[in-house]
Amino acid sequence: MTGNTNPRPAGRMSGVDRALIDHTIARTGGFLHFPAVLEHRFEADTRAQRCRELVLRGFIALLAFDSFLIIDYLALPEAFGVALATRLSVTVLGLLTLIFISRDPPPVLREGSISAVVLAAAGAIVVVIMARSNLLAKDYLYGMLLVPLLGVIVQRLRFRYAVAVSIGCVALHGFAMWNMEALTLPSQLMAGLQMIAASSFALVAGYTIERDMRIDYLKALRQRIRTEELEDLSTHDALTGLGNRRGLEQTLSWISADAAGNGRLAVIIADIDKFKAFNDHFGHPAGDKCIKQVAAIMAAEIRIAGDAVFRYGGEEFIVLLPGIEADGAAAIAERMRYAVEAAGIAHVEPEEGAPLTVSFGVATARLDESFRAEDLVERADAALYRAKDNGRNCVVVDGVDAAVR
Ligand code: GH3
Ligand code: MG
Ligand code: MG
Repeated sequence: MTGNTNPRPAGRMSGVDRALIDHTIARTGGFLHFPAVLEHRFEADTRAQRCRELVLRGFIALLAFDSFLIIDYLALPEAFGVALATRLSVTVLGLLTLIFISRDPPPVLREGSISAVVLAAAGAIVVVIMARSNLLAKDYLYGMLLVPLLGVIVQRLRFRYAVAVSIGCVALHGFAMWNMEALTLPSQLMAGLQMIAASSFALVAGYTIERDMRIDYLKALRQRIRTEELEDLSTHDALTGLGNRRGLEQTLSWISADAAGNGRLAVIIADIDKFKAFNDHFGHPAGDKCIKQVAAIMAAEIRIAGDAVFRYGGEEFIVLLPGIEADGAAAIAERMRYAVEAAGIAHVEPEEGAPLTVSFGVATARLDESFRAEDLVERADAALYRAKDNGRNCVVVDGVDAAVR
């Protein structure tokens, strides 16, 4: 909706295009990266959860990694010192990375640093392999299969990082095999192919997981936008884009609740002068166009966040001005009155070609326990009727004798 000046709850989806979401959902089967505006939103909506998930899973993965120290000790006690130093180094690096990630770094650093730790874990296994007999080293070689599975499926590295980590793991695995003399060529081929297959399977799974997660995100986003659009339709007027009566009631209740018993509220009710004659002369469509024009002129005079204009009825508007005294509200009403008159919309009253004008009634109230919105609106309405009686095109403040012009 355009021209809206009504306060809305924070975090609304304005600015995100539904067509772009539809297009991206249709396309995400092939690509995992969203267009910049959506990627930005996706990151903003998911980063906190992603960081929490990485830290928790990372911590468990480090525990699992270190639990292999028992095997290190039992399998080859003389190389245990090397294994301990290597695994602890990775653990310290891992813990520091998790602390870093818990501070919500940019996505490149977040995914990059976790990838580096996963690769360091693969590197640590290579170091342990080099430090022990070839017979046992072969078992460790198979153990390396777990590393890409950990990075891609458990830590769910973003796909491009998952690819890099998998390639790195395969390369480290190949390097370790290259240095194991006792391994026969068929054994090397077997171990190498298994590593490549495990990494590939993990990547296929990782790709599917990320694609589905991104599509689910977009669908949820689309649903959120639809819900907000429906809410907008029920609280906004289709012709002017201003809030409607329901929106007015909603805003009045927010204002009363926010004020917590010690604020003020001013209300302006505005009614187009002799509008029946305008309609009769120019026709209903021209009348509609005129209402839209007056709505835009009035909305343009609202300059403080929290102030709001609503379409109250056919050619009537209501303005809510929280925290303002009667003289301030009267000044705003006068500004609006002048702006409409100065726009020079040709009318036929009081004579042919005269500018269309609006009359205003103003009332204020303290937002204490005795506050009743209906009473305030009624007083503003009574002031408006006095403005009509005073000859129209003027502002009358409730409780004040003279009209402002
Ligand atoms: P006054 O100066 O006393 O307000 O005179 P008025 O003619 O404006 O007052 P009245 O309430 O008698 O007439 C309001 C007219 O506004 C009636 C109708 O023709 C017109 N109107 C109300 N709603 C709409 C609308 O949505 N579109 C159009 N085009 N005209 C409307
Ligand atoms: Mg009227
Ligand atoms: Mg009128």
